[in-house]
Amino acid sequence: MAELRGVLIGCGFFAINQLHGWRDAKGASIVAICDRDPVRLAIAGDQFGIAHRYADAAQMIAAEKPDFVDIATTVASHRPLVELAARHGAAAICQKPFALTMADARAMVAACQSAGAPLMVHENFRWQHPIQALRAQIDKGAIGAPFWGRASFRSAYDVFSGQPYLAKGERFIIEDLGIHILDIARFLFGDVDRLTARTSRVNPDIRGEDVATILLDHASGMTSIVDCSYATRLAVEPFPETLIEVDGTEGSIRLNQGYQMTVTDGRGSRTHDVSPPMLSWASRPWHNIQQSVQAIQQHWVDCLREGREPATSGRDNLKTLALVEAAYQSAAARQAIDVSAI
Ligand code: NAD
Ligand code: 89V
Repeated sequence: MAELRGVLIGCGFFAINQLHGWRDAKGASIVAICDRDPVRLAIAGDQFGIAHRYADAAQMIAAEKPDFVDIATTVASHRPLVELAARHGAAAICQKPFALTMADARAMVAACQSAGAPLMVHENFRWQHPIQALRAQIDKGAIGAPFWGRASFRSAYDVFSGQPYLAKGERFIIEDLGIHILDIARFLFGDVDRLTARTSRVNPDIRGEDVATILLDHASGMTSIVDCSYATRLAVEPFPETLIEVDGTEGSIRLNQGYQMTVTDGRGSRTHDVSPPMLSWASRPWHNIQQSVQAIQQHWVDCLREGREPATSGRDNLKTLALVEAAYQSAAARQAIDVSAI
């Protein structure tokens, strides 16, 4: 089968990781890039040796007729760009957060479905090596049936220097970071029926909330907690690690800081080093996220070539986005929210 031809829209902060990931991907390559900002376009094009460069996404897609479009812009442009790709019958990968509203996200899924074009959300955290290693322990029954879990991301890392727009939005940590951790909770513990959330803002220099605590009632009957903070100063800065606790009927799993996973059962405890592989182009502390970018993009290529639905398809991601929306509604109303009503 011929190599798939992709194009990328948005050559900003995070797209550089995606372009590295595409260079490593087997079975696909990026043949053209687009950015409205000529400086960013030139930097990315020169770094990755991509000669076909455009300021306008519609012109690029019409001229290049790609197999897929990788949308690496910020959320406000996701809906028009996904719909643009669908009008050309091209498959699309869209960065998280998928959309500004549930109505937009549903319209994007419908547009791709009518066009017969595959759609995946670049929801990469579940692809991190330590998260996959923990899921493998649950799947093989190492701790019996899980009945309680916690996914926790607490940090004081300065995300605003790389992504200044994060300080300006009315919504911050749940929409930007909590979305990843909520998706991890779905990936590990299954879909969610109801949730209760509390939020606060500690950093006076930003607009949105930077602390969130969310209690999830899973369809399986399990309870879990997702908690996130960018206002937590710790002895050793853990960014960007998600720490996980799972209790099961036969034992427990703890994914501790430093990528150390301890599995305890009736026979005792074993600790596994589940550090993510350090890719040649990666840099600490981002290597965990960078490895997951490479993994999700390879998953996309494999799914497209084999005609499979990706794990984080647009359809699947509606359920993660609904948790984000439910969390904001719950925090505002100070009451539990039925996720099916979102
Ligand atoms: P950024 O602002 O640095 O880059 C976005 C780029 O897109 C800019 O260069 C801008 O000029 C360009 N752009 C915007 N609209 C365009 C359009 N219509 N046509 C052409 N170019 C356009 O943003 P970023 O920090 O790289 O974030 C991009 C996305 O990636 C966001 O949705 C963010 O949430 C996501 N992100 C994901 C992860 C992750 O781990 N999955 C990490 C960081 C950022
Ligand atoms: O995923 C994101 O968009 C990033 C980060 C991983 C730093 O939260 O903002």
